[in-house]
Amino acid sequence: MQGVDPAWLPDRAFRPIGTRRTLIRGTGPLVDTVHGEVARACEQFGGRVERDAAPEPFDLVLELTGDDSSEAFTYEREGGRTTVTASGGPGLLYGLFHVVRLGEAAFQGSHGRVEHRPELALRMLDHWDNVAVHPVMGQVERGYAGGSLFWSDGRARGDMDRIRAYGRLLAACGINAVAVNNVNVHEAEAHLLTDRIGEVADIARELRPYGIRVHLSVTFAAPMVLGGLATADPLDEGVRGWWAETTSRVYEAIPDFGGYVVKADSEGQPGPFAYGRSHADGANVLAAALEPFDGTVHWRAFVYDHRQDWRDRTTDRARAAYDHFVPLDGQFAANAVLQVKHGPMDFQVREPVSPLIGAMPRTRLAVEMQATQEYTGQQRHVCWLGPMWSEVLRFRPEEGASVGQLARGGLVAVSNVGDDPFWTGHPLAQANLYTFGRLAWQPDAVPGRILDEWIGLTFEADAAAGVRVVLDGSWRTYEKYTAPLGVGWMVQPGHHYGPSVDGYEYSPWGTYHFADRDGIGVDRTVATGTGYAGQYAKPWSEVYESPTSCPDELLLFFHHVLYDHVLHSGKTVIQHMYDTHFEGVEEVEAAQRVWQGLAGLVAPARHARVAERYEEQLRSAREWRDQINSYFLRKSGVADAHGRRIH
Ligand code: GCW
Repeated sequence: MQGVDPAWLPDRAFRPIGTRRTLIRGTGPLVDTVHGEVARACEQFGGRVERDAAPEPFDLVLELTGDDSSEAFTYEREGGRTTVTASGGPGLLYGLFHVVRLGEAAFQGSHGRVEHRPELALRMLDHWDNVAVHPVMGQVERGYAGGSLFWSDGRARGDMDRIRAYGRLLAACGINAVAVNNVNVHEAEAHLLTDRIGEVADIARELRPYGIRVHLSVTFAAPMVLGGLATADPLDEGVRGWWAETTSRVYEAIPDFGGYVVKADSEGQPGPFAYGRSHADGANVLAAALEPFDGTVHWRAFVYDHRQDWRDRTTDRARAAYDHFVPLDGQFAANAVLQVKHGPMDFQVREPVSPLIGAMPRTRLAVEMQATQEYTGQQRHVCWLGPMWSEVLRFRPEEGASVGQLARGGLVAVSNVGDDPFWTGHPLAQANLYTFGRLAWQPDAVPGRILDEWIGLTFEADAAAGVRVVLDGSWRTYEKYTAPLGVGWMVQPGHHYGPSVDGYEYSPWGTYHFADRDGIGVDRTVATGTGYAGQYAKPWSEVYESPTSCPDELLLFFHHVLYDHVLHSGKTVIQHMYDTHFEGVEEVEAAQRVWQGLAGLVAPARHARVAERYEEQLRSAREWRDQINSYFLRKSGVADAHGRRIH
């Protein structure tokens, strides 16, 4: 697309295919997409593509062998020919992108037949996009990449080429579902469900050729807001009928509609509590409406008291999702998926895995990540989240299944994309989107390999080593110069960018660090604290309960300790804070130098955009370092062992 960054699908990635002879067998809309991709590459690079019967020889055969919707494909190279077969159109498309990723290697040597299939059936992006500009949150809530791809100032943006190009990128990293509006459903957005469903259908039409289904965030109060009913009580017959009728009209407009996403009784959104009903009652009324059409309701577990009194030390926000939902295990309909944030709080740079995951064996769970970097530098800082997500997905809540295996309802990320020419504001934040898609396909994949894959597609070979260096450790670097040892927050209230140690300390949001002159951290033990550690199964409940066994990086999430408490690393807590904050800034300085050295090896506009963001990252990292270090020096009175300058 003109004027838009090609991201991980630059033309040159299609050269190996475009210079060869390809045969495509089969019919259907996704086969047409595959054909279109290959034909375009051949036009550019001089190769040839045929459909169905055509005289040999071919270098590449892409063959649809069935007529289903399977996403699996087989890949094989033998006798100088590469063959991809799939029984469903989506599988063939994923097979094509597999060949694109392999590049020249797809046409060399031989390779026995291997079957590829996604481990998770639903690999989804949630857009927190508002249709109308919200007075506080703007067009995209927590969006750091310009306006919405879908909506602009109250209307559908209508840039269908851009939406199509987005679908193409998403398919190339394995994503197959997109929710097109914010989970906070305001007045204008509510109408997408009924009188404005045509606008959603327009988006669905553009994404369908890439195997992507569209979902919609809806308000639980829709029967009242849109239907004029006196209640939204999920057990009311009229309400049930309204949802059923409304949903059948949605499917008339969008026959492959994916389903609803609901944020209920959360941060002011309406929900079943108003009627004394449970969240299972609430989810099930929507599930029943969707069931005849194979649709799914994604019901978010982000339910907590956002009007807590900071003086109240007995309420612990970290406990909330577990306390609300575990008693409901077994009560959710089969097509209701409980969507759980991966940590118990809210997408901090370091959190334990939510204890809800693994604690509801009779409920389908989806795990929600945040690609948009709300608390991880807002796409002004480089922060590649692959290692963090991978740690979460490999975590085993108890003996047996990992989080990646327990996420039977899919993996969801809040999108980091907007109408920015680089898609994600910070060009290197594209790596997060790509990595998310690939991890959703294979949750136990090695993140470093995914990073290499992304770099290989996106950059010229001589830039690869440098790009890898600046991304690889960037999450840990970010962690070093922000809130320490898992305690979280310490951000400016509201927009959440930049440091403010006490920004949320006396607020109603349940996000405290409890620092005083002697120590810091939240006592979440069973013995003396909020009891949160007891929500885990063994061995984790025991590991987290004691500061002796609790991993250093989560110490202040689980324990209130003295500043001179000695970590496993051998350092005191306070010295760890000083050291990591100095180191974090030094690491940003070093990364910036590496990036400067890539001038001439990276496309100039992309290089310049990243260089500009590094200036801000460095400024901000120094601000973090100095505020945190000064604050804790003043609180504790403990000097830095190395005598460095603290203000
Ligand atoms: O932490 C909060 C974010 C909100 C977001 C909410 C959620 C969409 O700051 O902006 O609202 O999480 O996940 O629902």
